[in-house]
Amino acid sequence: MQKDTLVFDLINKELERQRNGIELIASENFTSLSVMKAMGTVATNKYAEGYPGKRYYGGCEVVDEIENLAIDRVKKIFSASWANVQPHSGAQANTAVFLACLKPGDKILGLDLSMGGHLTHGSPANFSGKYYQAHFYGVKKETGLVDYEHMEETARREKPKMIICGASAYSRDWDYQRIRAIADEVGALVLADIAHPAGLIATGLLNDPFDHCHIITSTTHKTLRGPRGGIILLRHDFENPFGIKDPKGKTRMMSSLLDLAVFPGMQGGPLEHVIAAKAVAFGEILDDSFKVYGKQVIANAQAMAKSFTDRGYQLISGGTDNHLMLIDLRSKKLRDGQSVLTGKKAQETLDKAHITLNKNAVPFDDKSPFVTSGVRVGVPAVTTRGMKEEHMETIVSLIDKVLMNTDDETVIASVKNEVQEFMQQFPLYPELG
Ligand code: DSN
Repeated sequence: MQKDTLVFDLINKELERQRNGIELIASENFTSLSVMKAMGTVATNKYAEGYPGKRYYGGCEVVDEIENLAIDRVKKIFSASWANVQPHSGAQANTAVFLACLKPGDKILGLDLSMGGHLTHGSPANFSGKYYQAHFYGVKKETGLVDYEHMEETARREKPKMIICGASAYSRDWDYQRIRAIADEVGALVLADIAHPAGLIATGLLNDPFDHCHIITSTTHKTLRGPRGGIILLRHDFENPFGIKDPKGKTRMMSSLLDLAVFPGMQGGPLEHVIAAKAVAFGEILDDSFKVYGKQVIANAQAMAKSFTDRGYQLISGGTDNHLMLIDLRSKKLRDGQSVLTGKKAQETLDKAHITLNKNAVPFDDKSPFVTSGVRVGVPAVTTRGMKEEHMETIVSLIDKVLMNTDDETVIASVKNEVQEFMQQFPLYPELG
């Protein structure tokens, strides 16, 4: 059979796009070549429904070893007692937790999507808001910080079965101890979705949720820098406090309920090639060099936040503790001194200059989620490319030049050239030619 040039030409085009652009999408990163190699292997051919040692197919002895390696490594990273590495994504990991712990119609309490939360934390557009009764807490208008009083009031009033902490667009650390105290008062479980800051938690650079939150979920491809996928972790296994029975009517430990919820609850065969790549990424995280990376991510985010602030951009909460920042563009007037930018316009114009980020609602936004008043900016990917604090100022100056000239194609084209030249200093996958 001939090589499918159509697809491989497109993949090469995507490689060039990634090489030449400045990648600031907070949820993206560049995996190592080893992670990608593990993914593109014969492990993709194997069906392995079930778990290591308890599969529904023959010939699983090797993938059992691969999956056990991934489990052992991720447990070591987070000092966890149990891990499930099969969720295909963070959304699937969260779905499994809902399936294991709640009954349809149960109340949940999560951070509002419009305040930085995630679709799977109760949005009406998502299963979590359709099948469960979702209530929300937000951030304080004056500070941009999570409104724990609001969380507490809502929890006391609604008595949710589960409180969800974690966000997609929140630049500050979380008070997990306080959340657990609120949950204990009302008899709720706490799910911490650490998809965004997981790599910084793994290296001890942010608060550790594991002793306070009952269940932890994450993606593996953001700050953890692995393949796209999800994980579920427990440090302390515990009995399901709501007495939910498994399909055979048996009460089980939480680890067992979660395993059953992933498979056969809502997924079929695990993606063993992705699990192999997760194992490789987890091995990389256990190396001391990953801590250096994590520290650089935070240093870069803080340098970038300062550069934006110095240029008159308003950051929600005034800065960042982690890998990202959320910018409210409404305070930044265009050259006519009156017009303001929308997130949509900013994203689309920056795309033309090969600077990639995403429009994002800011708290108390007056625009629709398709337009938005803000952009979310993250540094995990540029940090992987080898950038340091001084490069953040260059990036911000390039962004500013584009945003102040959204109607000037000549300026945008010249920034695009500058971006391409700038990125030559930070080679990506030179081995791929
Ligand atoms: N919410 C997406 C993000 O943070 O980009 C991931 O689900």
